[in-house]
Amino acid sequence: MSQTRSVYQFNSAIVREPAISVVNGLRADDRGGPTYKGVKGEHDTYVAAMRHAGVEVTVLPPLEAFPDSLFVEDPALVFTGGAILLRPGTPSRVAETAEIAPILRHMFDTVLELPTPGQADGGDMMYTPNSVLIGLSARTDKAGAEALVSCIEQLGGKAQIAETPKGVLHFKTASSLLDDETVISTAALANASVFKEFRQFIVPEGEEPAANVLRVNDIVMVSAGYPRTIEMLEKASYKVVPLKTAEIERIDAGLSCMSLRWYRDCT
Ligand code: CIR
Repeated sequence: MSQTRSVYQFNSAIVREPAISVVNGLRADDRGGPTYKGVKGEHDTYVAAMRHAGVEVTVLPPLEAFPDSLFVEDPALVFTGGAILLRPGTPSRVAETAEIAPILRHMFDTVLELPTPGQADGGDMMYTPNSVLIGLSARTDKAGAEALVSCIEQLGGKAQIAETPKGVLHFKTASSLLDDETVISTAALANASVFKEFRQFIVPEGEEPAANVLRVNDIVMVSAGYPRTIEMLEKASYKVVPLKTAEIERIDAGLSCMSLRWYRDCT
């Protein structure tokens, strides 16, 4: 997996159209579900932004039996050199892996399966230049994280296990990579030892969901509802693309969840 390009340089992505059943998506606190139309609008804009950033996007059809299946980041992890099929840590999402597996087998020469026991959601994995950080959470347990470390090593990479603050769905709900040296996180995650090598931005109090940004090539997608975070990143000269996430946030999701991203080596 050794590479000279940045881990946020992508030319390929997979997304899945939201199903009408997305209105029943999982959520920790029910503040009223999203509307299908609202989610579809946010998803369409996201796909357009991804294409505008230079990424070839494969759009998979909706899966009505799986309300959360548009969050394709969770059932798999992808790299230039191969894909890993994960075992999502919540019962209603486990079978999403079998749905995406044939597509990944078609697109990648090497597809590994997370060995049993254990569970892991892609939302807990952050690519950094030196390793993949794997956050332990209610969805990713120690057995799953350890099994994943060995899968990543088989693909030639390195991984490190970290903690996700309590009450946060995924490691990347609370933190994201901004560039090779910099992360953004909530105050709760700012002191994580895994971030000690990085320059850090902390999202302003009250804007915690904005910690899930998505760096794609030269742009940083940021949730549009968080003006202080947007201003902070613009002042630091990031090329910010604000995208609406109000509907998907009703089911605990953010920008990274809606795609699997990688650099396809065409040489
Ligand atoms: C879930 O609870 O699984 C979905 N409602 C939200 C998944 C968000 N995925 C992500 O952060 N990677």
